[in-house]
Amino acid sequence: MASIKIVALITMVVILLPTIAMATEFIVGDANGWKPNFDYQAWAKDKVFHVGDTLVFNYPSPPHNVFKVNGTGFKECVKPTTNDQPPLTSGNDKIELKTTGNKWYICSTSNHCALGQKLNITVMEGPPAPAPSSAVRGFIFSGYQVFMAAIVGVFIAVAA
Ligand SMILES: *[C@@H]1O[C@H](CO)[C@@H](O)[C@H](O)[C@H]1NC(C)=O
Ligand SMILES: *[C@@H]1O[C@H](CO)[C@@H](O)[C@H](O)[C@H]1NC(C)=O
Ligand SMILES: [Cu+2]
Repeated sequence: MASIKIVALITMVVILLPTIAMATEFIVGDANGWKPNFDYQAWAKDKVFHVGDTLVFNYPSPPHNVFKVNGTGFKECVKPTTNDQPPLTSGNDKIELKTTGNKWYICSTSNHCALGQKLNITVMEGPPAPAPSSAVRGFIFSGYQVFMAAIVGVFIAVAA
């Protein structure tokens, strides 16, 4: 019985290990925050964004805000109607990247977007690559792995 328990424990560790994936928190613009007259394309250029990572927009509110838009809204600096989708306005907005693909964000105040207060990124599949040292890290468990760990846990309990 003891050996069954050990096998079960090892199995659990093997299942859980790869799930302890590092998620990165990206401070948009770093110390510059979210503002006009900053090149967010250059800021994003050397970064790789993964599902599970988080974007943090820091800015004074008012005047700024964050609207998630589509490619057209990004290119033409047009915000969605506020009824469809209210902007983020907290000044410390955290957006978790939940899906892969292109994402676009703009500030809708005055001509800020045209002045460069716009960000577009491409989100890749997780798990994230090792993050730059400046990034804040966290732990993510996927539902599947928690489920598998629970099953192994039950197995241990029964075997004991
Ligand atoms: C982009 O978003 C705008 C505003 O929300 C919408 O009217 C338009 O149909 C969208 N365009 C595409 C290509 O999805
Ligand atoms: C962002 O938009 C610019 C201009 O439209 C484009 O050249 C660039 O490839 C886009 N970057 C990403 C990551 O989608
Ligand atoms: Cu603004």
